[in-house]
Amino acid sequence: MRRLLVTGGAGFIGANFVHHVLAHTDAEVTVLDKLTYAASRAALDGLPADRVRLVVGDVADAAVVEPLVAAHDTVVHFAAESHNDNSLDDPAPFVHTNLVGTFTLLEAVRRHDARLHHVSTDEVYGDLDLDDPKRFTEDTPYRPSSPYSATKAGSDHLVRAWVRSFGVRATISNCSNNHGPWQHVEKFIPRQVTNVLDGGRPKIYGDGLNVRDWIHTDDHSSAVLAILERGRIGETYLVGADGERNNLQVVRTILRHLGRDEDDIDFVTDRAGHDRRYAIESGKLRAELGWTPRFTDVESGLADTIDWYVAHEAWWRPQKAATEASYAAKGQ
Ligand code: NAD
Ligand code: TDX
Repeated sequence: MRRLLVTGGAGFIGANFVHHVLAHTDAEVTVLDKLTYAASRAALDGLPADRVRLVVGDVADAAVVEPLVAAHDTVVHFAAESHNDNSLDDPAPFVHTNLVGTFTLLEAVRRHDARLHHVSTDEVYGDLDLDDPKRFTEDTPYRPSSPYSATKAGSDHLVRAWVRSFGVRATISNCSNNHGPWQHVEKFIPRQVTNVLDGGRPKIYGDGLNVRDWIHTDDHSSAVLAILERGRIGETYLVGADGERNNLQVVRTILRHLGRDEDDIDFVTDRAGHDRRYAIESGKLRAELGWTPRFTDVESGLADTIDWYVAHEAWWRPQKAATEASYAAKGQ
């Protein structure tokens, strides 16, 4: 891996991955990113100009993607529309980027025989009951619930079909919920931290008992790098750090960390089709590739993330008022 193309590398997880790759390899990185509302040029500030460049463009535009893929030996595909709530308001960009974008990339990778890693989500498996002893594995059947997760499921199927039918050299990872620096304030943890910092209250959908399996984004980055370096072509790896918490537990940790009363919570209109629980069994990744997460305790990982938002108000402030206004218009 010498020349690495990272789609969506100006977004939350992609930008953290670019930092990780520069620190842990000698690869040169090109970021292809459309710079949607979710992107942040600032997340790439200060990186060495001789090792990173940004190309602004659409992953679904073959005229942009073809020459870029031809000039790189490896591609990591993070670019996506990523927010479930947005996919309920307008699914069209999700179909365009997540499905047509992945198709466009696969065709280019096929023509130029580049190595591809496709970044996906545990949401493709649908949800689990709160008391179900099982967790998701690589063999769990696909059962997506939202337009977002349905388009991610479709993108995974496209990758598998291109591996089997055309011999494309690809791997897939399905990761659980990430937290960390540079996540847009529309998402659960940045939204609640910044609400509290603004003197407001966290906004919980429904009864707050929905469970997510939290992982620090640095641990997602090290997993993707391990798969790129040592993963078997054609394989899928689930990525998770045993971080199951319900949403009420997470906001109480945030309130406690910021010195507020743990009951300062607003319960708001639930998300349509809201998945109840996600949980990842990541034994294959650990046993085959020797991966282990650095953050093994959810609360200390969360403390790290909360402190980042405390220290970076200048970064999130410009998005905050408009994001809250759009939630308020939906009773959320
Ligand atoms: P994000 O929304 O923060 O970033 C997505 C990036 O993709 C943005 O920089 C955006 O500008 C770019 N993008 C969007 N449409 C594009 C297009 N048509 N062409 C080029 N670039 C485009 O998302 P994220 O949370 O960083 O997620 C990254 C990937 O990881 C996604 O594929 C997502 O499905 C997956 N994932 C996310 C999580 C999570 O908890 N956030 C968990 C598992 C998997
Ligand atoms: O204000 C809120 N209140 C609330 O209770 C928001 C924004 C969310 N929630 C709930 C919904 C979920 O149960 O918190 C949980 C997490 O919500 P999100 O941050 O929107 O994440 P989720 O829908 O679980 O999806 C995330 O993880 C999987 C990412 O956005 C996806 O891109 C990834 O695939």
